[in-house]
Amino acid sequence: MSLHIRPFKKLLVANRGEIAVRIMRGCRDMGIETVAVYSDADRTAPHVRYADEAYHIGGSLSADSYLVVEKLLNVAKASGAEAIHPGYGFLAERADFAQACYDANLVFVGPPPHAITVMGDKQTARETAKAAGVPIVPGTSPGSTDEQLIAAGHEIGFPLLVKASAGGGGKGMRPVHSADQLESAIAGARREATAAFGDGTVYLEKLIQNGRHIEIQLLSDAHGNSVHFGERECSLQRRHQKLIEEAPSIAVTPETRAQMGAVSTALAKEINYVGVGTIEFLMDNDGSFYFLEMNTRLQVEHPVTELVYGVDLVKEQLKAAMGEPLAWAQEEIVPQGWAIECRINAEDPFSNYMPSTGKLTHIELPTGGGVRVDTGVFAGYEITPYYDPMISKLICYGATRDEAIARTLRALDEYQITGVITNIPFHRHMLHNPDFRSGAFDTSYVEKQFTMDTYERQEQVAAAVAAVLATHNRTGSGSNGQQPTQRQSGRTTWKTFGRA
Ligand code: MV4
Repeated sequence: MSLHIRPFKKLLVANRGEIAVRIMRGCRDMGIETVAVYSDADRTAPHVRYADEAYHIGGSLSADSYLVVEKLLNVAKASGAEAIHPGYGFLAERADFAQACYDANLVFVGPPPHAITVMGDKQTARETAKAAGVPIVPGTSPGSTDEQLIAAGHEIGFPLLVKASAGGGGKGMRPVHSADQLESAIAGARREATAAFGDGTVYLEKLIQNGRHIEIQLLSDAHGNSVHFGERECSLQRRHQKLIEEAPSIAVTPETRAQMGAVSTALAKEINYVGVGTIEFLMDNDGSFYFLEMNTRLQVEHPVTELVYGVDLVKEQLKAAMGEPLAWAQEEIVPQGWAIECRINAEDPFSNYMPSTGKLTHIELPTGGGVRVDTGVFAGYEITPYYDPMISKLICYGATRDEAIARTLRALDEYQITGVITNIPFHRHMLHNPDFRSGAFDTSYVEKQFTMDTYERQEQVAAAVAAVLATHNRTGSGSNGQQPTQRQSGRTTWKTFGRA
């Protein structure tokens, strides 16, 4: 075990918003003191209020605050923090930041820099996965010349996908549908990748169409042990922004889960991984799956796994960073029930998901059985263009998928948000959608097959049904003289009719 894995009592959270609060909650549960950092725009933010101490680190632009390594290390030193948690986004997957923490004698709550580097280059990640026995999509070998890429492309067959080695998360990809497009696609992707990442290395993979995005949650300790906490279904996304995630996936059998989990833990061991991590897979209609990439961080959607497996992933991550051995054998890790997460964003689903900024004048959050809300906003909070537009994560649990869906719809109706437009109607519409209900969706579903145009009609049908029921109730025995009125959310509420 290295010097960089050891117990600590005070942690700096190098992040903001809901994830900073989530991490600090885990710390508080464990008796670890917390240090926040904040930008100009975040002076009054919840993560600042929640922390034991908070330090201002600069202007509202991330480049002037949350991304400045030296400022973060200075705060760690000034506050006496012994460890740094990067959260997600910002510096979370920067190997140089992890190394800089080590060099400053701080514990980095995440994997060793080497694991970040290996997985950060998508082609190296692919080769490493292959060597560990993880199925990969047929594709080209590293170090191929253009001539070799073209020859291999013809051999693999079309359609193909040109990918940038330095890309990831969907950046720098180009589909190629026929031989005559191949040369120009390679050249175009190379130009784009050079401009975006300063690295023009590209490779080819067979294009898998109609795939689902399934990811496996990993946890590794610093003693060579790794376990997995099953899968998350993340196919419902738009422009590589996930909107709804669930655990388990309706498309994954226990056998497939065990296979995906086994190859994922093998890969984690291969790279001496420590802490929580995620392997992304593309899954075909026939249940075959292929490695896409590894995310070497805590993810936005980690709560669905927490609910279904009864685990606190932040606490486990902190314990791993302290050098504690894993508390489970794989056989002891069993999913129970179903969890769904909706990302509530300040964006308008009726206007091409255009971002909505402004003051959140009023907010009431759902609560009650089976409902978890992770948020970093409050009434009076200003939604600015500086940070991502996620207002809140709604995570609902049920014994079955149907129960989780019903709870989610109930909770969505409890949200009261004024001042900004939100995507709550998107979530309501999707959760009523027969394709969602039956599990008939893939990564292209939201962009290619889903429309908000039918939203009004469905609301009207619901209102008409409610009106018929109301008439029935008024005329039947036990009538209480109530009639339904339509709320903004489209749900029926009961108002006293006539005398109270
Ligand atoms: C693919 C693919 C189809 N075939 N690779 C997108 C993000 C990055 N993780 C890899 N991605 C994809 N790689 C092959 N060979 C389709 C995607 C893809 C995708 C993957 C997961 C979730 C959403 C996606 C949306 C579009 C494309």
